[in-house]
Amino acid sequence: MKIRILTLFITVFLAILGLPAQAHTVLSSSNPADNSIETIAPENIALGFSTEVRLTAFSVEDNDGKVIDLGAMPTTTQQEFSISTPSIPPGTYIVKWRAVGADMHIVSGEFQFEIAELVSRK
Ligand SMILES: [Cu+2]
Repeated sequence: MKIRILTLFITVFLAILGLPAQAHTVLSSSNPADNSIETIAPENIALGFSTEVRLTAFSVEDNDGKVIDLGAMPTTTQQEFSISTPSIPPGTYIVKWRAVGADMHIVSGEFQFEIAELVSRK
């Protein structure tokens, strides 16, 4: 009898351990996409997350590490963000972001895109 109860406890314990942990929030999409080559400078940068998040940091840097001036950051909890960007010249840009996910874990990442210099025809 004691062994049965012990077995039951162990079974329940293992079942609890086996429950899938709530997945961390991930960046599920961005526009421009990572490593994309744009022919026109984007007017805004869009981020789509797998859950609602609070964006706590967002920056865009050019190839020389110069930070591009952006407008005010959204302060509300959202799943999708669109941050307007000023007119930026051709080049490579790195977007860095940090957010607090639905499970209160801090997640962060970066991606880059390029604005191609269009070669004029002769
Ligand atoms: Cu998490």
